[in-house]
Amino acid sequence: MPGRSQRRRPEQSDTTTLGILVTLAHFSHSVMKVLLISANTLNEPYPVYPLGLDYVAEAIAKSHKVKISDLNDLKDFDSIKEVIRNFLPDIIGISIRNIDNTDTIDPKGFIGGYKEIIALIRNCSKSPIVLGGSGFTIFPAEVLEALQADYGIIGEGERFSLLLNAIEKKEDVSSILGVITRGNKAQTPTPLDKSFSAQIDINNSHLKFYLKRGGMLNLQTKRGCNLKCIYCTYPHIEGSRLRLIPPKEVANAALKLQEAGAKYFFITDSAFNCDFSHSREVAQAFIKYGVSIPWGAFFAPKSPPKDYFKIMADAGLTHVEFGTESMSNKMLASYRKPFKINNVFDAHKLANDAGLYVAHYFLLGGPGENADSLKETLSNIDKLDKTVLFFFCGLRIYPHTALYDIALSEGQITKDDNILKPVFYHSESLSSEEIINMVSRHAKGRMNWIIGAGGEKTAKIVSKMFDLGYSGLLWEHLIQ
Ligand code: B12
Repeated sequence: MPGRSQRRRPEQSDTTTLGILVTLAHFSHSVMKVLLISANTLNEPYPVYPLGLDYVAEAIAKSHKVKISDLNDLKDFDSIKEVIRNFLPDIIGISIRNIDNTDTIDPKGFIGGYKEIIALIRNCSKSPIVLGGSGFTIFPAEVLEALQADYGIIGEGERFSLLLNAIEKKEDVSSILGVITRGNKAQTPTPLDKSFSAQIDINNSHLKFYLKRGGMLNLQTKRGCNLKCIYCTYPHIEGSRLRLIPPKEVANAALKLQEAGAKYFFITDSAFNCDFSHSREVAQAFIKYGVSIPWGAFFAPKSPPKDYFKIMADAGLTHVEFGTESMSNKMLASYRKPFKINNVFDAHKLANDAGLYVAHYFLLGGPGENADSLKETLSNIDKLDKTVLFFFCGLRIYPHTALYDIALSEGQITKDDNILKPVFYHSESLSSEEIINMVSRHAKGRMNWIIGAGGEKTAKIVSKMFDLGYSGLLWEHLIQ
């Protein structure tokens, strides 16, 4: 590692004491070659650009030589060996985004695939392997153990530079917040309080991969989620305090995507409107700075200010994905959602009136769900016009959530259960099968009622449409 290092030249103009100290610090540091791999090859509902790695790359690229390799962009898993032989990395970081597809109807787990990739890497490199990513952050100790990697970074990958320094100096890494090694307990780090930026490099071959297939890239406008939904991992992954990125910076990042050739972007925030003012200012900045490509985002169906969706539409928003989850007030309260069905009707109407495409996501079968609450949900859904409805039947139990504690107290899981392999919560009065049957019967074959994420069949249709030049989320074609 240090043997392959290059020395940095001191900056000539640094004459102050601080300058000299900074220079010395630079001088004593060696440049490492860091290969960052995106291991996510899931193409349902479509392949997702690995935005997280652009943040990690930006955070370390000033001091190290970084290369991103995306398995979606390689011919096959085996080709990673060639990448490693050509680049000869000192450290290999792997982004673990998805653990499983959280679909009770067509369950798929990805840990086996990641094991294969790591075996290929170990076969041709002795460099330490560092894991990170949102899926990893939910199950750090379990994933590290399952994949036999060397280190993990829980939460924000911007902390990678601290780990690189410690590894280079052969220092103890256990004091670095967020870093975990095998056999040790995971400690959730405090979210970072600094500005974030993502490196967007037009020359990266994986960027071209996504530009050629649908042209969809992605963008973050804040970190954190201040909602308290019982089943959700977002506050654990991103922290529960909102950290807002200044609207002008967000608009600049969007312009960079546009200049790179993106035809559409998706905002990755947990809920774009959990701060109405900030999201409105972001939209206004898009207008002011000339962002002209269409985009989509997740929204909580709270009653918005009257002109809210109109401004969003003017700023290029085309697709609204509401995390509605239920249309029974009893179930919304059980899930601790920050809205009631009246708010859903309100938000739905205002978004539709603004000419936006609207979809609602539902999570059925949580604590307290029974035939009556489900019937109420289904009949209220019938009142939502011009929309697409995605139904997930059964809630995945995640650590650090209230649902985990409920499942424990009801004896559905025990403290010793390893829930890396998906475990779903089961309502005591309605089975997943009964839920699926009730929803299917009620749907009566309507095209806009989709149970599960649509699976491989939908992914194939989407991929064909991308080939034909379509871009964006494409579910609007199902609206009736
Ligand atoms: C936006 C989103 C989507 C959008 C993506 C749209 C788009 N075009 O980008 C859509 C709706 C398509 C989607 C789909 C799915 N999603 Co999703 N999604 C998210 C969400 C909310 C944000 C992800 C994101 O982009 N964050 C922003 C980027 C910048 O952050 P990041 O990638 O986490 O990277 C940071 C750190 O993780 C870390 N990091 C990342 N990589 C690495 C690597 C190293 C080496 C290091 C050190 C650090 C590091 O550093 C980065 C900067 O701080 C997360 C939940 C969350 N809040 O994280 C779920 C999440 C990732 N999704 C999840 C799932 C399951 C899915 C689906 C499988 C289906 C489903 N049931 O929803 C599909 C899979 C799609 C696919 N092809 O992969 C799960 C994964 C966990 C699991 N159970 O496996 C999550 C965590 C939500 C959850 N249920 O808990 N998703």
